[in-house]
Amino acid sequence: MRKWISALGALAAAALLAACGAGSDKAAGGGELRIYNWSDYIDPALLEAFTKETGIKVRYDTFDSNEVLETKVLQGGTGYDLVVPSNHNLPRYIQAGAIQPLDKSKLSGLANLDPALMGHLAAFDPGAKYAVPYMQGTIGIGYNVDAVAKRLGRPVDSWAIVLDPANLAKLKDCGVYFLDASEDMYAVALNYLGNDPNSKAPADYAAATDLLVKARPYVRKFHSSEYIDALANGDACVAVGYSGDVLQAKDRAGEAKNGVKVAYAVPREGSQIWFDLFVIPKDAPNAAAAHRFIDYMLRPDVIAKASNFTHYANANAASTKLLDAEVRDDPNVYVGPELSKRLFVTTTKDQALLRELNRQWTRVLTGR
Ligand code: N2P
Repeated sequence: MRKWISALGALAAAALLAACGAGSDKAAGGGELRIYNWSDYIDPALLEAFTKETGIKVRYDTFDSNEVLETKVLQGGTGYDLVVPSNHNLPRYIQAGAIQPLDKSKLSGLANLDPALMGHLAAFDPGAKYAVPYMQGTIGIGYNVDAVAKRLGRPVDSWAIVLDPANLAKLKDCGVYFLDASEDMYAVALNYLGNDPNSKAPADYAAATDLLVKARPYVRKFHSSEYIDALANGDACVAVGYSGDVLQAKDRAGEAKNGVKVAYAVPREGSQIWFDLFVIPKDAPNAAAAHRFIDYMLRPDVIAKASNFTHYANANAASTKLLDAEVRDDPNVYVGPELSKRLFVTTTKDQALLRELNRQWTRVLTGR
């Protein structure tokens, strides 16, 4: 995927758009659509097919954490037409006036969405005015089956595997990765300590920080996407990661025929389920193209291909029968009743709590 972040590139693109008449409906006659999405989150063939069908050129950049995305979009002027925050971040985007209401007359595929899931999302986007769900997944532990068995000789069934220094000491040499995602990591740590993962109590955050600071010396890297290749090639033996990303690591190891067996587990203490959502920034240069793309992704055949590639579940009920059986029948992708009992949804923090949490997360990252 091409990174498109240089200021020079942005200026050149802005000039080009001005020359074409920015703000007009370019969707019908080509134009450009700038998407900012999570890494490892789309089958590139779908972007090519979209361009072939519509004449709209796609510039596709990637990020790997909500924190990075939110800072940019709330500041404005990103030049992006379509971005993909998670459910718990969305209310802050709405409150800040950073995104625009969707024109539902341009989204003919909305009826394909699962009404039960849309019910859950109503807490974050009342009336489904701003967002269309893309993918959903969980946070869990990705691990190298043989390396962990050799060092721990116990099942990967608890967050203690990656949060208790006694276990971490035995895993340090084979590579421990943590997400560099403050809200996600605090949700996991609060919950492991038996506190409400959506706690607002400063003492709960202090206890979680203490836990994470103690784990830190054993962590090789805090990063939110490098663990995929690291797990696949044997450079990491445990990673706190996102479900589909770990399952992609498993596929990559299989394709490389390197003998590395990767597995994914949601620990018994439970974890977060999240939903990532398509939204259009307030100042998107080509909102018409963004609507066209969302409607394209609402097609059952298109979104089924996206889920088959990413190993994340989508919200499109009409697509389920089109999924690969391997994806549809995997309870780590399409969450079954057993796992679902252990999952929680993260709610939205206000800016003050978020600032405090990020201040504490900096201590975890720096060890100071
Ligand atoms: C995609 C990861 C998405 C997960 N690589 C977090 N919402």
